[in-house]
Amino acid sequence: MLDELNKIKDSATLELQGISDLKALDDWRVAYMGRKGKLTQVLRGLSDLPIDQRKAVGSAANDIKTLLEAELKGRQQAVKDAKLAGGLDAIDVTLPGRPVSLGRLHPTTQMVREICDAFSAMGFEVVEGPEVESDYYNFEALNIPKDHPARDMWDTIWINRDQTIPTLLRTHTSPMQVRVMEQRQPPVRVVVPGRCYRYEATDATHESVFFQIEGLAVDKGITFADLKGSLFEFAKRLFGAERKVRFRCDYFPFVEPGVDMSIDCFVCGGKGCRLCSNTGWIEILGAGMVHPNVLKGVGYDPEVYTGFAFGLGVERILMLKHGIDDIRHFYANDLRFLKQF
Ligand code: YSA
Repeated sequence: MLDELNKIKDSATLELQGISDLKALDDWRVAYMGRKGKLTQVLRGLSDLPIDQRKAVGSAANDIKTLLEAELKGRQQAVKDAKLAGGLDAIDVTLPGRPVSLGRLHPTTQMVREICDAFSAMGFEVVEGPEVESDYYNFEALNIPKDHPARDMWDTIWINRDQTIPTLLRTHTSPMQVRVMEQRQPPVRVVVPGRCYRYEATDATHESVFFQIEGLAVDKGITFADLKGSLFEFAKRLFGAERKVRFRCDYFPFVEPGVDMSIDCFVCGGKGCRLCSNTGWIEILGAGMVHPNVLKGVGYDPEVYTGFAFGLGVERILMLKHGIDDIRHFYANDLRFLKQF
């Protein structure tokens, strides 16, 4: 019986060396150690042996089984390694792909584009300008001379206040009104999207870095009715016809008359809440008829040309559109918030 066991061991070992695929290795395992395998048969027949042989044969058969199992494992690993080392099998094309996380546009960028598209459809051209501005364009050319109290309306972050040409981070996009008019003759119809900076105590509706979109239309015969019509049309396109819009008198030194435009608060429906400072309205833009001094400053004759201008806060509009109750969410870089857009 021991001889028979040794023959089984020798033939199994020899056969194993010639096998180089996993399916054949499994067939080999079944042939020797499966339910009807050669070695299994020997182990099953142990009970028929005389008691004095049973122990020695049993122990030898178990040793051979352990040995063959170890050799099988080694051979399986060698076959797998050889497959990985070369050829097409190195890549398992059946594995599911790794998900690619797609980038997206920031909600502010999306809104800037949406607003610019709405005005483009009304005949406005999109232009851009510098974020580092001179005192002249940010204030003086807009009819806000040095030491004028209106400068307090724009909490300014100065870059260099004491130079011959004082520079600052623009507090609004209005300086671009002047830059555009200096370079063109009427008719002018532009919108100017861009980042603005203010030395703000931030709260639910105020950030120190935020986006505005400036609008400017100058031509012969432009009236306040054109301003109202354009801004109503814009609000209707963006918010739907059912939203309420309010104009109130406001003061900006570069317009006469000046207004601000508000939309009814989406949170309280106009009743008053924290977001709208209990007024029921959220202001989204300032506007007015371009002041004759500004027109004169760029060489336009205010007796011939008139115009309207406006400046709107992009984040405030986003807040209105999506029911966001705090402007600070936009730049806190929390992906859980940003991925919703
Ligand atoms: C007025 C008349 C014109 O003919 C042209 C433009 C203007 C707007 C003017 N340049 C201006 O900046 N007015 S404003 O200070 O009232 O700001 C305009 C809009 O920007 C506000 O209605 C608001 O929506 C937004 N805004 C202002 N400060 C902000 C802000 N948004 C976020 N954070 C702030 N700190």
